Amino acid sequence: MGDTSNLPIDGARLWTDLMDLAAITDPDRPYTRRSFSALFLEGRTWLSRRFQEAGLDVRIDAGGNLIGRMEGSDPAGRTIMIGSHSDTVPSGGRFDGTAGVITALEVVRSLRDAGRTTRHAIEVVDFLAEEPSEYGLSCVGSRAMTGMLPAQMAGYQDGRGEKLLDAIDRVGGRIDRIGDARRDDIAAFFELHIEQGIVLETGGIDLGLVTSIAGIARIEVIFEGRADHAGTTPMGLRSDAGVAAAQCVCAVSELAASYASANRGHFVATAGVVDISPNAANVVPGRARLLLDIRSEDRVFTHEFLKELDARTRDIATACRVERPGWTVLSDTTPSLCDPDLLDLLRQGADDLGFSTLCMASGAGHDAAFLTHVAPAAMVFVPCRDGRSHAPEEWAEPDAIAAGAATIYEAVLRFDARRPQDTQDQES
Ligand code: HGY
Ligand code: MN
Ligand code: MN
Repeated sequence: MGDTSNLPIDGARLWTDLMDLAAITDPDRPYTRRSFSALFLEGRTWLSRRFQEAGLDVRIDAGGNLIGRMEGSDPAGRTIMIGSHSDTVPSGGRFDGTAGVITALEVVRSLRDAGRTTRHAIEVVDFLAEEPSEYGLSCVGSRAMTGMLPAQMAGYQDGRGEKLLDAIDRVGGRIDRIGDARRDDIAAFFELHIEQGIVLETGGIDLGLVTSIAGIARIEVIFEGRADHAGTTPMGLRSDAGVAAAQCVCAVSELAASYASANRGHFVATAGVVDISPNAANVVPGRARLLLDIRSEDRVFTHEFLKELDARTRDIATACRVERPGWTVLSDTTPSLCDPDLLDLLRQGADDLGFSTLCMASGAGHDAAFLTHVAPAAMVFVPCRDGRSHAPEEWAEPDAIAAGAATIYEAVLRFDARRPQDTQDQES
């Protein structure tokens, strides 16, 4: 790790904020702050206060994103946006998402402390519901900001029957004015995130420069058999939805292993949710619901996998004497490319600060993937211990996060210092 003793940002202040936000968690399932929950809103209240203390104008946009804004010196100037998400997976970590939101805040505070005014306005953003929410959809706020939240998705419901559109209103968004969330003034977007993988740590590299972000398809599969008495129903007369679900989980894993070894880039697939009902020891499961997560750098490859798995699950249903009434594509995002010019500014900043960098693809999804549709976007990865994430063991070193924050600080100043006509050309 390069020398972090003399950075343009305050690493101790950044770290304290990170740990303070992490303390806002479901105490029984550290670290959990699920989107739309009371704890999430408690975290948002804490963030809003920190944004205000930094002198930012704070608002919630129509898509439910929390935004802190520092005006630039050029009224006609566009916006440099920096951010990530503050929601977590269940029993997740302290850094996934939050490291990017607090880093964004620290960059703005440090600019202020240094008396630097920028030509561009700068916005710090906590995007709503980046993690797959109880409504079955992820990246809710960044979809809204980029015009990619259609009414059909906004109509998704959670297990209690609340619609996503009502939940967006509940956290301060305005579904009736969702179009207002769309942005066409973003000149550049930066996001810091923990790598959630092992490449940087094993390579002894300080920072990752993300070149592309995997496309993600999420599928809901429903099997319907017949609930029966577990003690009296002969094996040959059962329609056991639980067996069908189990065979589906194995089919996903086996098929994905073959696709992953086909030399067509990064490919993974996971059956992360398996609900069977009535979920009682002495009842043959009558119904099963699975949520599948499929990722690759090549959308055609993903669709080939989905076609093959669709056929496999039909065969499984027949063999288990159950129906398969549900095969729903909940979301299907294209792989995204980050902006080479912004990556170069990040590389220059890291070089000047004495940090090593490595260009790499991201198997994890991020809000930046959506921002690439409306603005040049780039991500910085920081190493995380043993590559662990989406688990309480998730850990990143204070110095690593400070190095990433300082690198974004330098890249922002470089981008802002360009002559307006350059960036105008850039931004046209
Ligand atoms: O699932 C993901 O890749 C991200 O952590 N939400
Ligand atoms: Mn995550
Ligand atoms: Mn994340």
